Amino acid sequence: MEFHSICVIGLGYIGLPTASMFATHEIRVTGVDNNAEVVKSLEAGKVHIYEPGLKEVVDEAINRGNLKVSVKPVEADAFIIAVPTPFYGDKKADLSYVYAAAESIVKVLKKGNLVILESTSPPLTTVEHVLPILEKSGLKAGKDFLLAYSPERVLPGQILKELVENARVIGGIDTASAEAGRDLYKIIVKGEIILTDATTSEMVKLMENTYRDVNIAIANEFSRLADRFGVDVWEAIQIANRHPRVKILNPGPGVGGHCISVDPWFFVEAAPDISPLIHTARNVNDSQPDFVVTMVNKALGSLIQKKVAVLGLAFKPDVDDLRESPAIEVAHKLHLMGASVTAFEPFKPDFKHEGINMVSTLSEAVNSADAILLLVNHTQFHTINAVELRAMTKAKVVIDTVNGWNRGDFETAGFRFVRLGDQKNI
Ligand code: SAJ
Repeated sequence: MEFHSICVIGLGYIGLPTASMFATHEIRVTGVDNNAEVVKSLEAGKVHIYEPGLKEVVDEAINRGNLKVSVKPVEADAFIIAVPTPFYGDKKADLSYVYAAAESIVKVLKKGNLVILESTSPPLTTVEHVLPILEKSGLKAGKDFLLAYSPERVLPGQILKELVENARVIGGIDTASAEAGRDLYKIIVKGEIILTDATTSEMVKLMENTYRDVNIAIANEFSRLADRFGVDVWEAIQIANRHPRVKILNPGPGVGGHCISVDPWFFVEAAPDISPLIHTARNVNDSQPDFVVTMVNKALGSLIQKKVAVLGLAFKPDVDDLRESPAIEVAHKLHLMGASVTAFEPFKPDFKHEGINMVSTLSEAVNSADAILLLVNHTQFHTINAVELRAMTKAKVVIDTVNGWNRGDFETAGFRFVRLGDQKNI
């Protein structure tokens, strides 16, 4: 099947790079976002999210005249839905954006079109929910239009590279839909394209992120065990990973972002009676910020009126994404326990949160602190020189939750060094 025009619904972390990438491959792309502010700012040449290299691709797409933005879908050969699927406080998936995106296509859907859902969704969403919505157009799925699920699997921070190089799974509601999906994505994808059915591909996406979540949970639990037994978990992991069939991930202050901390809940919600391991792993990772707060409390004796300089609030290194960030949770809990919290997040200096005093430089953050708490291993932080930091602060203790710093360097510079999963200094 040949494609000349596509419409990408949702211009966020996935939709905007995808839309721009197609537009730089001679496809006429309409990027759609129901947020008029986003559309306006893109029209003014501004990119509202930070992702390395994205601004350049968007500029190129616009300069070539191939990328237009709009608040409403227009007719096209194919539609890609890339809207968020958040979850409610009770851990139930919120599919309202997916449904609204599908509804918005109904009026412009034509015979022969292909519709792809990329948003992470519970099993059966494509077949049981999106398909009937699209059929409100009067067209029949499989006969008049093609429909597939193709999960995005790119890593924030490396989206543009992974969009092209990663293997791509395309699950059709029938073979023709999967094949049409392959013809579409092969325009931009260099990695392998694997065809399957829609529900399998929904499940694949959730399995990938659940697998990672469970593995991070065991690393976090190991950090607690090491702490209990006075062992350095980082050294223990490094040694265990020399075994050819062991690959333990890194403990940290918890699991954040909009993917790994969310997707496993889709399984737990859909089948709670048969997913106790997944549920427990989620709970372990969700409680890791509490473990870190207890550790800081222990390191300082008490948190009351202690000044804690927090370095990093993003959900992981070198991104500006603060969604579901465990670092924010740690900072907020420290505040609730009586500490005075000053935070420096170089990727989002304007961020505001109750109880967190945001500053825009490292020296402002650490100047009058009692303790410095490293929560995100941004390059800018793990390359900090311990001696220079010593000269900037009156803090005597540094607490490293991400193994970003070298104990020897910080001890030589005169700090007391406390690290997650390594009780040597408490
Ligand atoms: N984390 C740890 N320890 C580790 C690795 C990660 O605590 O060893 C934490 C991070 O700090 C972060 C969270 O886990 O808070 C998630 O970060 P991540 O880098 O593991 O993953 P995401 O959420 O940025 O992206 C994931 C990726 N999935 C997998 O690696 C299986 C990506 O490929 C998906 O496209 C993305 O989810 C998504 O959109 O679903």
